[in-house]
Amino acid sequence: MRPDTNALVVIDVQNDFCDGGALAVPGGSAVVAPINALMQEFSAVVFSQDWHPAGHSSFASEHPGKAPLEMIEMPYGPQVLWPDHCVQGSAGAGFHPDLDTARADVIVRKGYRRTIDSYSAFFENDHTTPTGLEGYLRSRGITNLTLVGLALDFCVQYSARDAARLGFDVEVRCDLCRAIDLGGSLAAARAAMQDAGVRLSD
Ligand code: VGL
Ligand code: ZN
Repeated sequence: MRPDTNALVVIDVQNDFCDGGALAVPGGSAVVAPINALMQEFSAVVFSQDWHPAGHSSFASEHPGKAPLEMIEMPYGPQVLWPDHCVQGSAGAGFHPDLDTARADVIVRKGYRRTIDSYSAFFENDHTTPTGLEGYLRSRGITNLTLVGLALDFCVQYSARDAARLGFDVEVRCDLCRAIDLGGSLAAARAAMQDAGVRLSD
């Protein structure tokens, strides 16, 4: 077992990001079994869950003439447009059926405001509106985070960088993540995480 100051943060292992899902990340389902195994080493396990209302502003379907994976400018900055995914209460928003959800001490939902997306489990995409996860971890005395899940170049990346900026010691187990890899986004994400002081391991 790792010390009680360590938490495993499992990012968005949801049906829509796994094989056959609305925003399937190639190989997404393959991370489930090894993540279940890794949970056994941690006394603190946190999940995040992408949780959008129908008609969320990150959905291309809300922007006439725009297609999924195009970019738009939002009041809070540039935003990739996605296929409709992880709609609150839908099967796609549920966790992968084989994920050991019983081990989650807390599940942090994000992206639930219609007009703003949230890649990071710590802050919405304006980089200032908190989700509450920082306070949860600090009040438990947790200082070291290991991140795993989907997608490495979006929600895992933003969560890892925010966590490092907040002063946590952060490791990303890249072997327990999968990436969307849009136009070089995986290489850019790896570089940005390293610049932020995140440890990348396999
Ligand atoms: C994610 C795109 C849109 C993710 C969530 O979990 O990486 N990516 N919403
Ligand atoms: Zn989303």
